Amino acid sequence: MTPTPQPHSSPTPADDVVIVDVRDPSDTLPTPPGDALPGTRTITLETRLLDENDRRAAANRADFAARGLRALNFVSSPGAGKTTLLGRTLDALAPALRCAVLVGDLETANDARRLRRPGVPVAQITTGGCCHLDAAMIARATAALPLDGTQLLFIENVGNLVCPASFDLGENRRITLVSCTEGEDKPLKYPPMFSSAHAVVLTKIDVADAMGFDRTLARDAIRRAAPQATVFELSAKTGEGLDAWLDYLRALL
Ligand SMILES: Nc1nc2c(ncn2[C@@H]2O[C@H](COP(=O)(O)OP(=O)(O)O)[C@@H](O)[C@H]2O)c(=O)[nH]1
Ligand SMILES: [Mg+2]
Repeated sequence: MTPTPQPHSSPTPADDVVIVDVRDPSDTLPTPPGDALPGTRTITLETRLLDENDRRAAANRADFAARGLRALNFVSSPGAGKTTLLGRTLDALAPALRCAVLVGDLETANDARRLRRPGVPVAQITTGGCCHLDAAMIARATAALPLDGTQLLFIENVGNLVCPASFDLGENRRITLVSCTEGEDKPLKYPPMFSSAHAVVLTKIDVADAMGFDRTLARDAIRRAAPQATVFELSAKTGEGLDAWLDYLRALL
C-alpha cells in the first residue's frame, strides 16, 4: 500500500505564543504493522537516529549551561496533569524567577496558551505525527525564544509514556508524572520512563480516595521502578504537596 502524504500546515499565528512547526512536508502516514516487509532492519536505523539525537542533546546541554539556565523535561501519559502543574508552578515562581516554556503536542497551541504568563516566553512545538520531542526540535524552539536571563526552562513533552524516554533533549532534570487516575501499576508497566527520571510526581492526589487509588501500592511501584528518583505527591488543583515541589525547583538554581 502506498502511504498517503500528510498535508503540511503552515504555522498558525496564536496571539503572542511562538509556534515552532516541525512537521516535515514529506511526512507520510506510518506504515501499518501488517504492511511491514519481513526482515526490515529497523534496529540499525533507530541506533543511528538515537546517536544523532544524543549528539544534538549534548549541544543543547552545553547551550543551556552557557546561558546559565536549568532545563526540565516533563513526561507522562496524556492527561496526567503536566500543563496544570506547570501553570501552578509558573504562578508560584514567575516572575521572581525567570522562566520560559516549550510545549510539544501533535496539534494545537492549546497548552501554550494555557501557560502564557506575563514575562514568560512560551513556544508551542507542533510535531504532526511525531509522538515525542527530540533534541533538534528543542534547538529550533529555543532559537525562536528570547531566553536571555532565563533561569528555568520548562519543557512539556508530548503525552506518551513510552517514546519520549528514548530521546534525551539535553535537559538537566527529567520529571515523570503519573496520576492517581491511571492506576498504581504504571511505573512497573512502563519502566524506562521511570528509571530515567530524576523526579517522579504522583499527581491528582485530591481524587485518590474517590478513585479507590492505593497510594501505598503506588509508592511501592514507583520505588521499584525509579529507586533513584525524588518522589513528590501533590495536587495541582488544591495545592496540597506543592511546597516541596517548588522547593525542589528553587534548589536547582
Ligand atoms: N483533580 C485533579 N485534576 C487535575 C489535576 N491536575 C490536572 N488535572 C486535570 O486533569 C486533566 C488533564 O490535565 P492536563 O494538565 O491538561 O494534563 P497533560 O495532558 O498532562 O498536560 C485536566 O482536566 C485537569 O484539570 C489535579 O491535581 N487534580
Ligand atoms: Mg498538556
